[in-house]
Amino acid sequence: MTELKGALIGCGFFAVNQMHAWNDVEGAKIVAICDRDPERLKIVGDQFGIERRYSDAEALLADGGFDFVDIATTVQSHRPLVEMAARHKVPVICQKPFAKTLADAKAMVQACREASIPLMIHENFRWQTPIQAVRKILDAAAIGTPFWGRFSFRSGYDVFSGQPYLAEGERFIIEDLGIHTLDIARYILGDVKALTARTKRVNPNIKGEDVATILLDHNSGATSVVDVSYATKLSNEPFPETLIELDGSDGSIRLSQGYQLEVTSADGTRTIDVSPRLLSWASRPWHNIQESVYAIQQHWVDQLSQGGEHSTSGADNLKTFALVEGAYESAATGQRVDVGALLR
Ligand code: NAD
Ligand code: 89V
Repeated sequence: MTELKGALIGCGFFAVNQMHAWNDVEGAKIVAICDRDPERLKIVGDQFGIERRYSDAEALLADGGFDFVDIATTVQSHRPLVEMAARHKVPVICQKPFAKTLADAKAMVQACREASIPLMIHENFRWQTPIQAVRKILDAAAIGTPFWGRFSFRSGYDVFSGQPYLAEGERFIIEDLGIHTLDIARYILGDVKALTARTKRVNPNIKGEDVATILLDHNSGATSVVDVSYATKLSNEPFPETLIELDGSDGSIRLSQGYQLEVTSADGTRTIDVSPRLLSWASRPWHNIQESVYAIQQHWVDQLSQGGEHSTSGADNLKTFALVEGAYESAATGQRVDVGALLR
């Protein structure tokens, strides 16, 4: 395989994981980095031995010399940077959340389509080892047809010390974390036609909501609940595990804390350990997320090399992002929201 060259824009908190993962991925390496903050540029450039450093994304793209760009900035810059990559006809990965609004996200998909370049959203949670294990059990038809699900992420972990901007936005948990959980719900039970949501802010020191409960009507006829909270104090902190319950016509699945997967089918009940690997650069409890960063980046390279569609392409992730917008709309109005109407 020819080695692809990449450039990374945004050298902040999470980009360090992406840089470590790029070192491990087969078939790609990062040759240039960009950050408008000189301190972050130096820290990441020195840590990963990258000589080509830019403070301006336009200058980076004008110089070129790479096959793709990986945007690891926060959401405000996603649309201008993706559109910039499209103008330069450079395949692009963009971190979640896709955009500030669904209209922006649609425009980004359109810009990349017109430029004939692939766009992948770095929606890594579906690439976590336990989530992939649940998908495989369903694919093997072990529990028959699923008719009900629960996708739950409840934690009291202090995310604000590493990511202070999370305390400052009008929107918090659905936009930042629920977006992952909603994507997992789609990945496991398929697309959604309607939803109803309720939100709450419990922590008085943040601006946005930190609790959300969302009821999803899937196209398949299944119903699921996505419930997320950063206001849940537990004796055994589960961060950053997504717990799953699925009931099917022939059995059930329970993914419980400690990465234990219990499958009940016609053959009886078995429990499987689906713990993620602790990669050499990873640290607990983030290792589950860190391993999925490696997995999605390897997927990007494999599909880019073969010309295949990415699992979380821009077009796919519009359907997850519509659930985010729909959840805020439903929480504000109290009404059920037609997801198809948002996507038209
Ligand atoms: P951060 O603020 O620590 O880092 C962002 C960096 O981008 C900063 O260094 C900033 O100077 C730089 N930047 C912003 N706009 C720029 C521009 N136009 N040109 C050049 N540099 C620019 O943020 P973070 O915590 O690393 O989060 C980055 C993104 O990663 C967010 O969208 C966040 O939601 C996402 N994230 C994803 C996961 C995941 O598991 N997928 C986990 C954490 C964060
Ligand atoms: O994955 C994320 O987007 C992170 C966190 C897990 C802290 O919510 O912001």
